[in-house]
Amino acid sequence: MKNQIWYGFGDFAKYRSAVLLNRFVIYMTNIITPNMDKFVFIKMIMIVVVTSVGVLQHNINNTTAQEQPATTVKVAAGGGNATAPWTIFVPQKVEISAGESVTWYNPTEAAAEPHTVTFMLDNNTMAGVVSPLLVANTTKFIPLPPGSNNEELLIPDKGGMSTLMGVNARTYNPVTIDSSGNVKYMNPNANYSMTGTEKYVNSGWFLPTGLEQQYPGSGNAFTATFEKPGAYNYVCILHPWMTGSVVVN
Ligand SMILES: [Cu+2]
Repeated sequence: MKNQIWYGFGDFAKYRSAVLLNRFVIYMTNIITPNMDKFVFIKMIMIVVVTSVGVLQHNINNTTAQEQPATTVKVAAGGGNATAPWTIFVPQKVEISAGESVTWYNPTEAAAEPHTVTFMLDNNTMAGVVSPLLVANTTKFIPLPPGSNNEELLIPDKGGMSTLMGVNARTYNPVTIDSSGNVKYMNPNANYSMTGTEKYVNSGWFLPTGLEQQYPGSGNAFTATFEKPGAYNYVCILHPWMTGSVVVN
């Protein structure tokens, strides 16, 4: 029995326990063998081998337990139910380490009450939910579903144009604006890596799982990984009294 046979197991702790077991085997060989039946000695060797495999397995399991993926903290955006939907983040403040993530989800029961997680990092990029948009008077709008109690809001302007009061895509969709002002849209349920230099990071409207179709193109969660230490305050753009913060150490 030589130490080399254990090398394949890699890490030092496993190597060390294998060495100790080998020393024990050598000790047994030298001290006990001369006065012992060969069969009994083989039995003892087998016990040692079984034990050492057990120790190695234990070490492998411990190593696996230590190699967990980076932490993701969950924060509820809203809650309650259709009668009394909540407009709070729970917990309102979370503390994490750099490189860790936060996932926001919407646990409101049976109510399509949307929320957003919106970081206005330069304190100067507040986006309005309703956005005035200039459209030609010839533009036809068809409210959906047909026959529903929906209609476009148009304010006649000059020169054959009207102002349509629509929903601002920069609140409705997941989107980031970097330090240079570049706007980049993301898919629903975005997983964004925050550097802290952005002007604006928005989750888009997200709904309880199964109710996303109430607002086409929206999702039910938002995840941000925080690369740098700092205090990151955010707000729900639909309920601006709904505030929260992520403190990154
Ligand atoms: Cu909200």
